[in-house]
Amino acid sequence: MVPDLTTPSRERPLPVQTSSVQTSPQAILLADYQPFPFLLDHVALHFKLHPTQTRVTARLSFAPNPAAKPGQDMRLDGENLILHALSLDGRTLAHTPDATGLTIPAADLPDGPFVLETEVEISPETNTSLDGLYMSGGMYCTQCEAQGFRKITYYPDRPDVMARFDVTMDTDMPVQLSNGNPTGLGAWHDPWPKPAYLFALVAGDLVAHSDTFTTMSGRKVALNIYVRPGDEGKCAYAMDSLIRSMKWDEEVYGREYDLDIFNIVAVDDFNMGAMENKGLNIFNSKLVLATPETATDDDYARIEAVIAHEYFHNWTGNRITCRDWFQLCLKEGLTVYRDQKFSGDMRSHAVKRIEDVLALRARQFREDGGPLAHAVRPDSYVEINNFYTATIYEKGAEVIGMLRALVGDEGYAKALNLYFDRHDGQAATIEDWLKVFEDATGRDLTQFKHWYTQAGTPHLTVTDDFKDGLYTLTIEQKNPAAPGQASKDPKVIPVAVGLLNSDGAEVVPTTVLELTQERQSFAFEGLASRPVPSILRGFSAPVILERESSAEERAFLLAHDTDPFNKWEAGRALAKDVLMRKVIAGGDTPADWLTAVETVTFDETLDPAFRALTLRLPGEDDIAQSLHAAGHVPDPAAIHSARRAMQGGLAGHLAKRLPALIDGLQTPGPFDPGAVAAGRRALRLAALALMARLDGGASAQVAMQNANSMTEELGALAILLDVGQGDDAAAAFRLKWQGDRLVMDKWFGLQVVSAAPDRVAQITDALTKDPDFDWKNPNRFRAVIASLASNHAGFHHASGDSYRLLADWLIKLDPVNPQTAARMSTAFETWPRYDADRQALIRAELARIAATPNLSRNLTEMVGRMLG
Ligand code: 0A1
Ligand code: ZN
Repeated sequence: MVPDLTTPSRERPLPVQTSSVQTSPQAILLADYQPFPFLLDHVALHFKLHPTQTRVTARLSFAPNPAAKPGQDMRLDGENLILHALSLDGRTLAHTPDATGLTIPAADLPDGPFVLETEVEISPETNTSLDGLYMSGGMYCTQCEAQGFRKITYYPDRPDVMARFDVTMDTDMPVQLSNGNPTGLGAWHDPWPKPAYLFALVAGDLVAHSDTFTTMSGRKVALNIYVRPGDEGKCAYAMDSLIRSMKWDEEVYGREYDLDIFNIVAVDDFNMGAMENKGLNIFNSKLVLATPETATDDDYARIEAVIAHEYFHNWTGNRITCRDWFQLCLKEGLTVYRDQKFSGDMRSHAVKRIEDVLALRARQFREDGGPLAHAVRPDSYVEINNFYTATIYEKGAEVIGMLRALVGDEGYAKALNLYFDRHDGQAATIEDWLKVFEDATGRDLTQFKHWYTQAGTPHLTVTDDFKDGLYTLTIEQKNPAAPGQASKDPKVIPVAVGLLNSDGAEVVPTTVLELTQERQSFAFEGLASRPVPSILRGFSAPVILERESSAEERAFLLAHDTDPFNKWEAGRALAKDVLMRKVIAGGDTPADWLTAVETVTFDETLDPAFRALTLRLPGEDDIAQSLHAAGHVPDPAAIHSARRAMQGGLAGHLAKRLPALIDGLQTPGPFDPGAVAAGRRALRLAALALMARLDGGASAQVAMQNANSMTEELGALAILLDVGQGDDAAAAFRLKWQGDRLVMDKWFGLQVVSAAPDRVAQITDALTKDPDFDWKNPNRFRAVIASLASNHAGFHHASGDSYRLLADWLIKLDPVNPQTAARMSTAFETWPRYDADRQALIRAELARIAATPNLSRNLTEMVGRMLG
């Protein structure tokens, strides 16, 4: 039972309203880690829920930590809490909290175990940060990672303090959820010790889509997806994905679920995608709700991946968590790696790998090459919420893929089993993780650890030589400087290589070369003729590969490579070469590229999804990144027109064959969300986009009228907008989907993404004045403002209007939702790529943001790092 602490004692301190704004943010250092001086055995929480005056009583059972220095004070974190009562072993204490927490001096603490009880008051309704306990669409919900629990009660809010939780709540809401197993209405017991960041509570008027799963040892688990009434018909795909994820983790990793119930709740206001709270995952509704009419194929794929990701965290994150936030990649890199493999198993490994590498280059290489570069395991931060980055997540996953390539599948399986055996129930570190691999495989991973500690994307330069049947590949690695890291030691880099002969036959199958030195040669003997090398197969390491290669060789690999990733990569490199040359020097689109793309597009033996990916030209930001890497100053307007010209040239070249392709790819019958049908839709839309360059959008109009899925409807609308023929269609679309928040997010986004560069700022500004622009809802804010940043030529328009508009909105959002404001500020991270005028314009906006009074710690840190 939770004791009644509601009666105020006479000695109690006056309520203190604190603020999270800090004037001079202090960096937290990995080197300063100290264990918490107390162990927390058990936590009993009681919530008397009220929109503005929720009372939280907490009963914390502590004991001294034998692993820590004795005689230390107890520091509890707490922000924006009004303290009403504080007692120790039943004795009232009169300590006054400060802006970030509460200290109980060692002198007031007993030598042995003790119970600390607090009662605080919080206001969920006015908590717009969506961090801690807040309200979304009339329901109470929580987000505690990374440090939201301190906005709920005074607590050692750090991941290495793990405790068993009992939760009760007092509310009229019909659905009352928390972690663990239910023990009554609104009463929950979680038998698994967990850090506070995995705590969750939901109370609302919700309905469930339910099912069950029987685990490999025969235990029946109740599964529920809770949504707002009316949305229960949109949960089937998420539930199916959950069941497949549970089965996959048993079959592939031997991991079984460990509670009687697994709940998912969809909320409309959420800063991120989803959260893996123990037994009670909370999701952004866009990653749960799907019907063929309202969700695109990309949405379906994303729902499947994120449901899996959060579920997989139950073992990689929850059962084994992180000792401190510097170790974030321990759970995130591994869980992303696992969800990527799951999606590959469910769909196509080749297509999944290409998509993952596209995303890695677009987000992580971009981050790694700019002022926000940081190591996969950073050693300092100011605001941890700023480190949920592509580097921690996606590069973190790449590092695990490399580790597996180096130790082999068997070594990986042995190491993972040892990891689960050795560290279950613990808060672990990257050192623990690497030690498990060393112990399981006998391999020394000292050099490999650089991947965790050094920022920046390595550049590999490859040259080759052939003489008397001996083929030699020489690989050189350069590890560029990154913020705070000037010189670097060489890394161990697995480079997967295969060799083809001139007929396209594979003469040396995929072999993993281990590059450990700055420059190293690898020899292949007994070859009849000079082979064509296929280097970095499957993108075996997150590096930038540089090799003088002819267009003929790339076209040859596009036609013949047996490695699907490198086959696509050859076409991509070819397209990029052509596009970059066009930007720099202008001129026609070369016929050999057009022929090579044509061959792949119409090759019926290939997966349509793969063909669609080959048809997709590199994006404008990607070209800017490559131009910058090659020593040029990218001109956004020139990139935009060169890319459009190249698209036009391709459309012209394929003109005669496009109508048949489009017709042949129709997917009649009931909607199938599977990868094969989705691939056909993707290729058809890619063909329609080209066709629109020839027929002014007439075919896309027809496709839009006949669409029987959101993929087709939205895809056709995007094409029409792109060729300037979409105004009527967009108006009709809005009318049709007015009542659907998630579909309307798509509508808002599309207006901005497809706006002409010289109109994007004006269009975005107008959309922010639309009555349906709810800027406090992160999905809607992102739909408009993040789309502004992703319209490359529009965002970087020479007027600087878009820069100013983004800065205005970041300044406005910051006091309301600092996490999202800080995250969106990364749109400015590429400033060093551009010309002096644009650099000055962006830096002026960053300086204006920095000078804003009371700027959050989140945005202060980001802007400071970008300004350098
Ligand atoms: N751990 C979650 C991501 C997440 C992180 C922070 C959040 O709030 C600040 C919310 C979610 C995941 O990896 O899915
Ligand atoms: Zn995660």
